[in-house]
Amino acid sequence: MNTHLNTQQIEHYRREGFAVHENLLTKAELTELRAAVDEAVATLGKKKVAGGEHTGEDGDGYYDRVFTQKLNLWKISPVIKRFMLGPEVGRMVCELSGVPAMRLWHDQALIKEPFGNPTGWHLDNPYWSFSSHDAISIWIALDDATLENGCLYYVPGSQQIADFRNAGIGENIADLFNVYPQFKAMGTVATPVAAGGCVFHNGLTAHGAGANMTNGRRRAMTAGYMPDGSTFNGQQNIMPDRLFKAAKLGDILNNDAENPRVWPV
Ligand SMILES: O=C(O)CCC(=O)C(=O)O
Ligand SMILES: [Fe+2]
Repeated sequence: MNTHLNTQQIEHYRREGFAVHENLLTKAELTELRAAVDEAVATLGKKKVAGGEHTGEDGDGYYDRVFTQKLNLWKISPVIKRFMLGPEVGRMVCELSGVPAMRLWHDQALIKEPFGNPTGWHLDNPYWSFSSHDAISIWIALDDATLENGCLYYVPGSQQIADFRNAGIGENIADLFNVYPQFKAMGTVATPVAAGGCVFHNGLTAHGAGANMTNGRRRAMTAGYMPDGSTFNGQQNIMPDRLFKAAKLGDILNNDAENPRVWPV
């Protein structure tokens, strides 16, 4: 794994809220991770979340045609766990965000199927059970992500302005711009990335993805990371019922079984 981030990438991440890192994985690593993701997704069948306590299933609505979404695959795949929760990526997300210690929030495979719908503009952190200006996601391309098949787009600098209001990933992909009209004048940047490369984004950076206008799949393996010490904000998100019911506002989210520390080890 090529984990070296240069100063330019780090400065770009802090200023614009995202960074592109080509060739994160070697050819062999890409082959290994892609096979592990395909296998874990197949194992889940219609089930959305790995790990026993969740009952959500794929449906056939608009959202189900944005992407095939499978969460917490690390719980059923040691290979995915090694890549997404390992110290290499752990150190990178700490280096980019400037946070000393990070935990996994959740991972997810996001597969934009042939002719899949666009991913509406949104922020990530407001979905989650903690609120932080320093949460970060990695999005690893398992196929070449192109303008044609649904690469990501960002509003550069939006993380500096965003609060924790959000818009859903719905049929009107521009709803977020009604919440934050300021974003309209800031422009957008497309981040096509070859398979094995990745992009990182802050949990408050506005982003979305185009439709898949091709007959091939656009597979990605992603994960969101939570600064160690983050506290419960009242939202369930991916928390199992048992933990959600027991949680009180302000509790530190440090359950090692759900949110293992990825850095330092
Ligand atoms: O892959 C996509 O279409 C959306 C990705 C995304 O929203 C994310 O990784 O946070
Ligand atoms: Fe997102």
